[in-house]
Amino acid sequence: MSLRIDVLTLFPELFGPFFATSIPKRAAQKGLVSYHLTNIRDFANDKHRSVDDAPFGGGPGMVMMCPPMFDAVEAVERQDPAVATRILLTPQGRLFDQSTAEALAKENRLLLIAGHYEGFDERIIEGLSPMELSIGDYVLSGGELAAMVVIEAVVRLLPGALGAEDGAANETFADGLLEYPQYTRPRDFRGMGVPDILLSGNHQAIADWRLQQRLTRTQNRRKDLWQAYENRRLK
Ligand code: 6GU
Repeated sequence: MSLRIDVLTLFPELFGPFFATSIPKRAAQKGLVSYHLTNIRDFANDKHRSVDDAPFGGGPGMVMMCPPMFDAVEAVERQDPAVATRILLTPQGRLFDQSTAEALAKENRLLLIAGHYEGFDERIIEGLSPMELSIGDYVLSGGELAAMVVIEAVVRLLPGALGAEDGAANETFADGLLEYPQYTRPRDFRGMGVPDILLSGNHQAIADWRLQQRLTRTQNRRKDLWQAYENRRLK
């Protein structure tokens, strides 16, 4: 079974190189996923091809308007009978995380809506009932980069998307701990060495050290993840 990903955007050209590179490309070549880009502006219905307008009540910026957005979503959904999970990228959304990525990777079809400008007419959310996702507490001018973040995180979870060598590395965030520090050749670089234990050949000792590193790193750097980890452990 293959995942269909539709992206509605005003800047479809941003996605071409992303879909044509690395894991997203390999997954499509393997038939695990297909990508479908739609320019929202193609559904504008005035002669200026407007997709946004000034907010009622005044204020700065422009607001994405309803008609092109609804027409675009409805036209794209008609292209395929598979029911789409609609996702709107917005800083007002729920914070995107690994468990959301895992849930989305089980869907048949995702329809991501990336807007620009100050925001969306609220009736887009009321009428289309999308899942609203944010990728973090900072401001982006548009949802395109956020859509790529979501797609990247989801596609690499599709069974068979990662090669044999990176497959095991998939565990990284799955248990909610940060990763242990890693080293490769050379053993000495500008006077900086490698922890002796990693050169000891003692696999149990190495595994113990790595787990300890993950625990202390998470505790020191990410109190939020550490708290969640402890709560799960005590349950
Ligand atoms: Cl999803 N969109 C925009 N415009 N800014 C963001 C974001 C999304 N997530 C964090 N900042």
